[in-house]
Amino acid sequence: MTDLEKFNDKIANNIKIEPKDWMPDDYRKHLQRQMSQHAHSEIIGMQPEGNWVLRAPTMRAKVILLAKIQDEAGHGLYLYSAAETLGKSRDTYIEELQTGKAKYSSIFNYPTLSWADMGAVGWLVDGAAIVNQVSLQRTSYGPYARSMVRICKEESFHQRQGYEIIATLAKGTPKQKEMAQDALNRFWWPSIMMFGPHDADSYRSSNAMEWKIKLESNDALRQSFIDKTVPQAELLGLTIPDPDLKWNEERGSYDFGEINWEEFWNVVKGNGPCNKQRIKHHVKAHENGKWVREAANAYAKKQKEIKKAS
Ligand code: FAQ
Repeated sequence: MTDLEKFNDKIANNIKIEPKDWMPDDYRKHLQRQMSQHAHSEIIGMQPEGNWVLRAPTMRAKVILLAKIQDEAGHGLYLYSAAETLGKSRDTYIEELQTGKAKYSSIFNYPTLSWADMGAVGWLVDGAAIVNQVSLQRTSYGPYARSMVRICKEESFHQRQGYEIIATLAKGTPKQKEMAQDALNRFWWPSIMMFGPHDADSYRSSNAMEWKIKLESNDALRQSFIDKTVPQAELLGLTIPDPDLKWNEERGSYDFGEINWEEFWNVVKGNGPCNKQRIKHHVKAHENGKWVREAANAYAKKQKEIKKAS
């Protein structure tokens, strides 16, 4: 069997591809792109929430939010480590993010304007992320699949944390309910854009499906998220901001309105409300953390020397 035949055989039999296995160059590049984008999303995704740590309404809410943001940092770390097994360094991935060569999820380019947005981010953004990531637990690359298992466990806590914030506001005073509705109005469409373009325009999908990197299509995952989330909004007495949203008895799913693709591509290309601010902040934090990285590397080097000498 040639290397390619062995690779194809593993994919066909759902045997994970591991870092030292032979893999086609395009498979490796596809994963480097997707996994690093995923890692960048986790790290940039800390910023909209970090915005509210000092303004959380109670100590309990603050501690929970802090724990959630730390989890996102952890997710970024697992994903960068997993992506490094593909033969590219974390420094290179970060440089690609900071120079605009690599993307991160469009959702994190929207501002978080009120405390209710912390609810909307947890409920909708983490909710959408889970739907995608549960499917990625079965992805063909071993380190990516394994990182998803742990990440999904933590994301489900995040989704509940957000739902609790939204539910508290939705059941509160009329002003609080208005805040919850306003957050839903602003985050609904960007959340369903997270799943990417319609299948017909998803130019990465055919390879990804063939290699079992992606197991479900953008539209299938988006539909699953919508079907799960609409009843939750109804339970809260909130209205999804889509006049075309309607249960389709025949399909057993919700029909929904047209997504504003012009807005989506505009954000993806770097022209969303917060793209420039997010990267500027990342560069600043990265520069401020240089001495920590240097100290940690020096410590690790010294430990190695001591171990070698003993
Ligand atoms: N944003 O052909 P497709 C989280 C790009 S989870 C920006 O459909 P693909 C948790 C796409 O890269 C969020 N760009 O591409 C959290 C491609 O451009 P390229 C992150 C997007 O890869 C919660 C082009 O459009 N999750 O952060 C987006 O097959 C709360 C054509 O698209 C993941 O990354 C978008 N939304 O499908 C953290 C999951 N959609 O690269 C903090 C892993 C598409 O050729 C707080 N990734 N594009 O220049 C995936 O599942 C896939 O990569 C998709 C896109 C579904 C995102």
